[in-house]
Amino acid sequence: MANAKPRTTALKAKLFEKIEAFRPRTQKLNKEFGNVVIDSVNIGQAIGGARDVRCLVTDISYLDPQEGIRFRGKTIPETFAALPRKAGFEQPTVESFFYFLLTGDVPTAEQALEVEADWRSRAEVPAYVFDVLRAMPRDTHPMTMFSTAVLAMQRESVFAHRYAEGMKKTDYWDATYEDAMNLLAKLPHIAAYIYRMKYKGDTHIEPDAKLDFGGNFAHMMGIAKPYDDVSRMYFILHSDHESGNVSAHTTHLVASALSDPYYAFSAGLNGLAGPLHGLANQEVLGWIQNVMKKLGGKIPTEEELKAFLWDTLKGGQVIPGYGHAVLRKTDPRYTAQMEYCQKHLPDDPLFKLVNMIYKVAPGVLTEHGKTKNPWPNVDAQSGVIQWYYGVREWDFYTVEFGVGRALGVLANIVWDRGLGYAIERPKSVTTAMLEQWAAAGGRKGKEE
Ligand code: CMX
Repeated sequence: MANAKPRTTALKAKLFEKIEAFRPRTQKLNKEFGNVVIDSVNIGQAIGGARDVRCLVTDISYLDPQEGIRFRGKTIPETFAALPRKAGFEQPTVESFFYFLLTGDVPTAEQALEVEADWRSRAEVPAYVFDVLRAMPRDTHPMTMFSTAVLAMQRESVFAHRYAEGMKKTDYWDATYEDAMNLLAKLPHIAAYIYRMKYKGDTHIEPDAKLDFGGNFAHMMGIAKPYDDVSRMYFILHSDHESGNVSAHTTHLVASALSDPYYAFSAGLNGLAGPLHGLANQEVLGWIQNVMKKLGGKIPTEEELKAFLWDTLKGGQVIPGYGHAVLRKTDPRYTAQMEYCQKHLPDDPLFKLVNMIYKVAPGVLTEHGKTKNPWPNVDAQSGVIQWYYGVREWDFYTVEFGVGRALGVLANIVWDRGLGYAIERPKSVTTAMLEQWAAAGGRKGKEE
C-alpha cells in the first residue's frame, strides 16, 4: 500500500481545486495580518485548559455555545435534510456526509456513490492487524485495541513513504488524503472485528462489498435493520465538533509534526478514551445500570434519582453525559438522538429513564453550583440507542464514537496540510512568572 501510485478521483480533484482556491486567503492572513490581535490570554486560561483561547482554525465545523455544532455552516437538521439518501434509507450515507465535510459542497447521489466505490476499493484490512488484535489479552479495553490496530497499520502510510522519498510540501495534502481515505475505508471492519472477537464468541462476519459504510458496519456487527440507519446517524453525529476538543486537537497537534495520519489518529483515539471526553458514553450506561442495580432492577422515581445524583456529586464524581467546555445549552446532538428515540423507541424503559435524568439532573447540577453548563451532551443519549438495538457491552460505545470522529479529524488534517499550517508549539511560562505578573496587574512589555 505504501508505494501505491497516487490516485485521481473526482472527489480528490475537487478537493485540490478547493485547497488551491483557499490557500491564498490563509497565506494573506498570515503574512499581512499576522500581528492583528484577536484575543488575549489570562492566567485562568493558562491554568484552566486554554478555555476560549482562539488559536485554532477550521472551516469544517463551528461550535456556537448557544446553538451547538454547525457542519460546514449547516445545523444538524439542515445537514441531514440536505444530504442525498439511497432508496430505502432513512438516513444519509456516511459517504455523502464525508464528501460534504471535506469539500463544503452537498454531493449529488452520484458523487456520494463515487466515495462509496473508492472506499470499497481500499477496504481490505491487512491480515496482520487481526493478528495484532488477537495477540492482545481479551480483556483489554476495546479502545486500546482500536487505537493499537490503527497504529499497527502505520507501515501502510503513503505520507510516511512519500516523505521519506522527499515529497514536496505542496503534495503533503495529497498523501494525507490517501492515508485518510485508506484508514476510513477500513475502520468499520476493524471496529466490528473487535466487537465480535471480544463479545460474540470470536465469530466473525465478512464485509459485504455491496453495502455502504454504515450498512456494512451493521452487517459485520451482526445486527439487523434498522441498525444500519442507526449507525449512519451515529457516525455523522459524532464526526466533528470543531478543533479544540481533545480528540480533534490531539490529532491536529500530532499531525502538525508531520507524523502521518495513522500516528495522529491513533493519538486522537487515546484522547477520546478519556472519561471526560468520549468514554463518557460508556460511563453514562454504567452509571444508569448502577442506579438500577442498587434498586434491585427497578426504575427509580424522580426522588430516588435525585438522591443518586447527589450521591455521585458528593462522592466527588462527575455526572457523566452532562456539562460541556463550550456548550451552554442542551447539545443538539443529544436532541437529534432524543428525537430518533421518540420516533423509534418511545416506550423503551431506558429511554424513559434517560428522559427522567434530563428532567432532574440540570436542577441538581445547578444547585450543586459548580458546572457552567448543567445540560446534557451527546454522550447522555447515545448509549440508549445502542442498548436498544442489542449492543449491551457499553465499553464498546467509545469505539463507535471513534469511527465517527475519524471523519472529522481526518478531513481536518487533510486541510491542515493543504493550507500549510505550522507545527503547533504554544509557549509555556512558570508559576513564578504568573505570580510576578499577577502582582504587577498583568504582563507588561516583552521582558520574558
Ligand atoms: N458533573 C459534576 N461536576 C461537573 C460536571 C458534571 N457533569 N461538569 C462540570 N463539573 C464541574 C467540573 O468538574 C469543575 O469542577 P472543579 O471546579 O472542581 O474542577 C466545575 O464543574 C467547572 O467545570 P466547567 O467549567 O463547567 O466544565 P469544564 O469545561 O471544566 O469540563 C466537561 C467540561 C465536559 C469535562 C465536564 O462538564 C464533565 O466532566 N462532564 C462529565 C463528563 C462528560 O460528560 N464528558 C463528555 C463531554 C462531551 C464529549 O467530549 O464527548
